Amino acid sequence: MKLDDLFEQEAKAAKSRKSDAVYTAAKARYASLGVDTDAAIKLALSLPISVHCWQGDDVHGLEAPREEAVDAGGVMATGNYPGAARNGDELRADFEVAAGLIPGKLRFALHGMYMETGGKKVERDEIAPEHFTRWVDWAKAKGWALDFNPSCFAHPMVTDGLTLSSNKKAVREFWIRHCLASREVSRYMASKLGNCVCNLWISDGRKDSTADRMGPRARLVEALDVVYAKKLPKVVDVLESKLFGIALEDYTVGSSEFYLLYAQSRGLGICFDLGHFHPTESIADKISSTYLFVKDILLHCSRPIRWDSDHVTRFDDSLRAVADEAQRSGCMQKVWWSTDFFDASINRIAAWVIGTRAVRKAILWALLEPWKYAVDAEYGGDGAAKLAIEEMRAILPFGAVWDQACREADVPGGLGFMAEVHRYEREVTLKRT
Ligand code: RNT
Ligand code: ZN
Repeated sequence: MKLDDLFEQEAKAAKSRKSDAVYTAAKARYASLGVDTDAAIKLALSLPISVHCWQGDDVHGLEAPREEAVDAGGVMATGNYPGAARNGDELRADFEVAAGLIPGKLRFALHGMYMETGGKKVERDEIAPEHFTRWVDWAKAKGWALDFNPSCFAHPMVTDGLTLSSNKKAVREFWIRHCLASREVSRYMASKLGNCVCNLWISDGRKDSTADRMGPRARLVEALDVVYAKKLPKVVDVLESKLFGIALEDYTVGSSEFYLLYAQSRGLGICFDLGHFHPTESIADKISSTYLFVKDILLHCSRPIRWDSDHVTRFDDSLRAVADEAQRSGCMQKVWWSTDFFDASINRIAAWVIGTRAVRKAILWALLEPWKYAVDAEYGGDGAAKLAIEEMRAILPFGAVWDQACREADVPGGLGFMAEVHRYEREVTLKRT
């Protein structure tokens, strides 16, 4: 069978399976372990996942004039698969296709450099709500809230690899103005759409043998104190640390310890990106370690391969562990779920769909854990029973529950979504030059 025929067949099969004997059996199996699958599906679909805009155009942005984009390090999308969105309308249209294939509630995350200025040059420290009205009107019509990120990279004012932590006053002040303006944009988005998570990540760091590690950090504290001096209604401010970046291998100003303590001491939230820690470090464990001290946690679901490579998120061990810990720690509904990956080597709409479906799967997976029994075994001193319960999870009929979730959300289960991805590719994205 040809691939496209397989995808069509999957799409049809998913539609015709209205009431599914397979799901009924799965539901009974989970019920025997004290787990209510209907309730889990309902909750899993209701939790918003904030999908990042930048998978759609390889972190290019919409600044005018377009050819001026600068690669000043920090993040890098690799690959040249055809059909990337070239403007805001294409990005919106592409995401609408992706959103139609992702079960459950969504938000959408923008960056400062996705301003729309009608071709007029607007500097980053001059961005204002008026440059995001098209995004807000669109999101409102779709029923999505928007999240926001200041863009402190890919710009000529990134000077000697530094922004907010620069020793040059003019550089520092430029980026402070950009961050303040970004928070105003967030306030506008929150006022129109309910709330807005504003996440700050900066690439500041050094390549080798850093001589002064304290100076940039001390300046960053001062700069951040200006940026966050005023609390803004319904804006959730979070800070994203990182271990290292390309060309910034030796020193990252905004390290994990730095932001944890900064956020905690200033009443701000923290962002954990799944690619921003040592490869064997557990991000899952950070949830219960930090949630007792910080109010908000944003999870950037990403997938590092050997380094912070930002591969498309998969339903893998590390993502499942994070979802499990969110649920077990009692903050499944309080953490902010979001995605952060950019693969320019594959169909970008499929990347959005596959990565975000993986996050939704992990949430559902965590909600289906027979956790109470594992805890009983743990406190009862029966480590073997706990191990047996956890080991059994892997073979429970999860796939049937996931397919049911897709049916309830009216999106194709199985591989059916690829039929739509390929149709749109043939009719739209491959025609872009
Ligand atoms: C970079 C951070 C950051 C970016 C986006 C574009 O390492 O993960 O979140 O990916 O802001
Ligand atoms: Zn990130």
